[in-house]
Amino acid sequence: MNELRRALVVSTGKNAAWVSLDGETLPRVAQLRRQTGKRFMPVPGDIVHVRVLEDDKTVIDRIEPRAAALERRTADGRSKTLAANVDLLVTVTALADPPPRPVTLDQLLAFAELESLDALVVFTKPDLADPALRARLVELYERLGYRALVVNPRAGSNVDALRDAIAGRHALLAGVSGVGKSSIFRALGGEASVGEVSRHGLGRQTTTTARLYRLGEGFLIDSPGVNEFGLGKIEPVELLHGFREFPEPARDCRFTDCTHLREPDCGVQAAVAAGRIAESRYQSFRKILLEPT
Ligand SMILES: Nc1nc2c(ncn2[C@@H]2O[C@H](COP(=O)(O)OP(=O)(O)OP(=O)(O)O)[C@@H](O)[C@H]2O)c(=O)[nH]1
Ligand SMILES: [Mg+2]
Ligand SMILES: [Zn+2]
Repeated sequence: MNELRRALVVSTGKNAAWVSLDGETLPRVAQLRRQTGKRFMPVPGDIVHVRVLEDDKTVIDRIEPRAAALERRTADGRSKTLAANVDLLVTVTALADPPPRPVTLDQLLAFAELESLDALVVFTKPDLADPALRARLVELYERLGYRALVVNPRAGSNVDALRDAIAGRHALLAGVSGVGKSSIFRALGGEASVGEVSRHGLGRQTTTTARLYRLGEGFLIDSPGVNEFGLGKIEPVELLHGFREFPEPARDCRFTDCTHLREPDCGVQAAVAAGRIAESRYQSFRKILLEPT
């Protein structure tokens, strides 16, 4: 009796978590078993084993070891686990309202690169933006080898292409507040009402807690739009590998410990001057090094 059942963590609160049991559509609330010693805190994307008691009360018995954990790193060196078992970072950038900041997108892409996550570049709000800007950004990131999609979750345009692109993946939506992450989540079928912990104000709904939606074999996590993916203080030699087009020209740097910021005979700066590295990518690299978040 009360055999263990497998479930996926959808979202978490203080002492309970919403979990989606295999074979069930609606998530249910599960209590966390009190444990002495090591902290027992599941996050969205965790696979847990639960016991359903006679009164239908559900208790989480244990968490399966994580294949990967998405850690938030802060400038003061602390870290907090945001989600587990994610393998695809879906970066969301609005083409307008809020206006796109290349450094924000480049920082997310560097994060994915350094964490060995695949990345997908999504642009939203094409209806509010200059088509030339849209074309320029799509071209820039496709040239770097990223898949770039322009989606309008409100009008439903390109939502199916996005669904195909994340099929079977363990994906997480990331981007600053107001870019349309939750709109995408809903357009793909994510239940806004389930496990939601939202603040309501001035007609805006800001997501405050990450939550997961099962999408076939995979899942999609909607995350709060704060700067969760800062790289903290990072050395140039490490950040170089977050910008996938940088390491090759960097082989021409005169100094092996070149920071690519001010040295003479720098392969990276030469590539920028020659137009082989986009100016905006180089400015993002500088900003991340000089103003860590
Ligand atoms: N015009 C237009 N509006 C959009 C589009 N996508 C999203 N919006 C609107 O942008 C606003 C913010 O969208 P959300 O989905 O809440 O943004 P979010 O990224 O989840 O924001 P946080 O939860 O605060 O991080 C909403 O009013 C959406 O309706 C779009 O493609 N075009
Ligand atoms: Mg949101
Ligand atoms: Zn250099």
